[in-house]
Amino acid sequence: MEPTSDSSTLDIYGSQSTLRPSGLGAELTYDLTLAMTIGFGVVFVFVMLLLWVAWRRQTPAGHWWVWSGGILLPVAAIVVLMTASTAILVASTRSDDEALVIDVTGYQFWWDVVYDPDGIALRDANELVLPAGRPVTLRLKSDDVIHSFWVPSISGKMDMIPGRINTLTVRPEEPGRYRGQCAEFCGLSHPRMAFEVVVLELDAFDEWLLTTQGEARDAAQPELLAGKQVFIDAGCSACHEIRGVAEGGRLGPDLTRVGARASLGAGMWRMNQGNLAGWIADVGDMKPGAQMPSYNHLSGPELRAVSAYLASLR
Ligand code: HEC
Ligand SMILES: [Cu+2]
Repeated sequence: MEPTSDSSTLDIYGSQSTLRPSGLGAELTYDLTLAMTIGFGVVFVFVMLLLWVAWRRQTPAGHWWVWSGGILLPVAAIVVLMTASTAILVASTRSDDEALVIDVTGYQFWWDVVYDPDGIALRDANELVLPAGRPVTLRLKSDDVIHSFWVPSISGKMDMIPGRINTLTVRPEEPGRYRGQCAEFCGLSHPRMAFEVVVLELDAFDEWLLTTQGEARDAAQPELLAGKQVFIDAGCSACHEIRGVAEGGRLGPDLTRVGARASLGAGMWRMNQGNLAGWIADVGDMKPGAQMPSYNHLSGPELRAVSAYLASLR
């Protein structure tokens, strides 16, 4: 199986580009990049012109050129750049008391997400749902090695360091789908540690928060019931939580609404029953280094049942 990078699956991925900004931090950074590229393009052309003149004339340049072009101009350019970039850094990440707080913890190679940790403490994984037009303070942590949180279309990146909490306030603007990626080498499947960001209108976000709380959807059909039983009997709950079914497992992603995610395996595969079955039977093939055992001893019907059950959790 191939990772979902072919064009037929592009629709599940949102933009992951600093050149398509859709959040305050990313927009300011984009403007700075544009200004720098144009400004220093002009400087480059000017210097090339001087070089051409110098070659043509073959007369030694005076001290004035050395002082102005070699010292004054670079110093002025650096001062302007430093002032602009510092101001932009401060403006794009300034904290806000009204901000919604979300805890995001990096693990090899997935993301644990807790909305409003001091209030409703809604846990989810590998996907970040954000309100458009409202500041959100992300408390970034890690429980193993150093990761880095980066959603290029929304904001700059921020390291996730074990034993520390780094806060990053983001201001998403346009509703839509975006893609984030771990930006610090963190082990074998580091390039496969991505995630989805879904930005919703404020009302839609509040409704999402409300409807997503609570227990997992009930298994009604016989196959889904059987799948739920396989989940319990196979010991998946040692690492995974499904609210209302098996609670407390924290070594792997929360699966309460795993079927609602657009992707499987932290932004890598299309979420569907077939990929779920493949993942459970041979996770090492789909994500080398993932810290989950393969369950290739499950029978065909068991595998079908448990993957159908997980796909139904929306
Ligand atoms: C030893 C702990 C452990 C056990 C036991 C375990 N898993 Fe996992 N599981 C993980 C980890 C860790 C990940 C994240 C892997 C990654 O993406 O790097 C994961 C990921 C998953 C995912 C993908 C979630 C997502 O958001 O994409 C599914 C589905 C899943 N496991 C199902 C199962 C099922 C079903 C069982 C039982 C048959 C099981 N797991 C048993 C640790 C475990
Ligand atoms: Cu990482």
